[in-house]
Amino acid sequence: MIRIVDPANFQIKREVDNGTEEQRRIVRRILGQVKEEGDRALFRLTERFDGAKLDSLEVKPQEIDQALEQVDDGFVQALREAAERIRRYHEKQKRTSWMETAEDGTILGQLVLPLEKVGVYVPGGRAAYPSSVLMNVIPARVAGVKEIVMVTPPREDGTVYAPTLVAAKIAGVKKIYKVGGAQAIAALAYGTESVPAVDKIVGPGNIFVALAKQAVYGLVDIDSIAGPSEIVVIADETANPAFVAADLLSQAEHDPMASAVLITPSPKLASRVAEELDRQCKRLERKEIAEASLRNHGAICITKDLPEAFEVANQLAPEHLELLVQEPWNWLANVKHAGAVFLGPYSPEPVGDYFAGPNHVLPTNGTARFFSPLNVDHFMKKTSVISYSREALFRDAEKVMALADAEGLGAHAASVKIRLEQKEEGEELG
Ligand code: HSO
Ligand code: ZN
Repeated sequence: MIRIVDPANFQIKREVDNGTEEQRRIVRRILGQVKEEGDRALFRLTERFDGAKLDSLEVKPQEIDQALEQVDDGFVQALREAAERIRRYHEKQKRTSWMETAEDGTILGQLVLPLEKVGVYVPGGRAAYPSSVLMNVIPARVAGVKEIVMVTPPREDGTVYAPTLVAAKIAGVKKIYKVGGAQAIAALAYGTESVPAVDKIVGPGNIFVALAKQAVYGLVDIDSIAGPSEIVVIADETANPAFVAADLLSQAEHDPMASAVLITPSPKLASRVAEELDRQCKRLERKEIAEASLRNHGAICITKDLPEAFEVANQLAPEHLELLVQEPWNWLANVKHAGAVFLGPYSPEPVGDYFAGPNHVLPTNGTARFFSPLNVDHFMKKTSVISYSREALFRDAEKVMALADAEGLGAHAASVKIRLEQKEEGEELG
C-alpha cells in the first residue's frame, strides 16, 4: 500500500491551488452579489447552495441551548478542558507594548493592539471540527479581539451541526451566522444588514472559500490557506512500529490528499511499519480515505543515517514532525522547518490536534519554511510611537532635510525647517 523510496528519488511537488477559471468566475459573481444586495443575496445563495430556506441568518441563543442538550457530557467536558489548555498556552504568546526614553528626551516605542473584529469560518459537514473552532477563536480572544463573528453553512433543515455551536459557546463566540461558502466570506469582508464587516477572516474552507478569501485580501486580512494534513515521522530502530503506523494513519485518515511519510535509517523498521500499516488500516472506519492517502501521497524513505533523515524532513518542511528516536531532545536542533514537533513515544500527533495546548492550525505544503502556527500575533497589530524632543529635532534636522532634499520632497524638508526658524526667531526675541 505504501511505496518505499530512497532520498535520491524522493521528489515532492508543491502547487498552490488557484482554482479553475470557472471557479474563480463563480466566486467573483458571488462576491459582487453580496456586495450589491447584502442579506438578500445571502438568503438566496444559502437556499441555492445549502438547500436551506432561512428566515434569520443569526443563530439564536435557544439554538445553542438545544445544541448543548444534544451532545454528550464527556465531549463537553473534554472540550472545556482543551479550551483551557489552549488558552493557557496562547497566553504565553501575548506581547506587550513598549516605550524607550533616550537621554535626549526622545521616546520611541511600539503599541501592540488587538484587531477589533475577526471573522471565523467554520466548514459544514464532515470537516466541521469542534477542535478547530477552539483553535481559531481562542488566540483571537487571548489577543483581546472584541468582536468575533462566526459563519458556518446551515444544513437543509436550517440547523447548524450541534458540536460546532457547543465549541463556539465554549470558545466564547457571541455572534454566529448561518452562511457558508464564498458568500460568507463576502459578508464578512463587505458587511451586510445582518453580518458585521470584520478586519480579518480566518478558518479553513473548500476551494470557493479559499478563492473568496484570496479575492478580499487587502480589504481585510486573511490567514494562510490550509492545505491537506501532513505528517512526517523520523524513527530509528528503537521505535515501536505499531506506534509509527498508528501515527501515520492518524493524519492519513483526514483526507485522500493528506500525506504521511516515515523517514528512517532502519530497513527493518521500514518493513515492519509497512506491515503494521496494512494491518491497522483495515480496522479503520475511514480506511478508504487513509488507504488512498497512503497509496498516493504516502512513502517510507530509507536514509543512510539519522542526519540524512533530518535533511529530507527539512526539505519537506512538514506540518507535523514526530521524532520517534532514542534521544529525541538531542535531535531537536536538527529541525529547521516544521509546523509542530512531537518528541518521544508518548507524544502522538493527536494530542497536539486536541489537547496539549499549542495550535493545530499549522503551515502545510512546505510553507513551514516561512509561516508559523496560528498564534496570538495573528490577531494583533503594531503601531509605532515617536515623540521627539526639541533637542533631538534640532540635532537631527540637517540630516532629515538632506534626505528629503535628495528625494525632491521640499515640503518634507520645510516641516523640519519651520521649527528651526522658530528657534531662531525665539532667540532673537529672547
Ligand atoms: N490534524 C489537523 C487538525 C485536526 N485533527 C482537527 C483533528 N481534528 C490539522 O492538520
Ligand atoms: Zn488531525
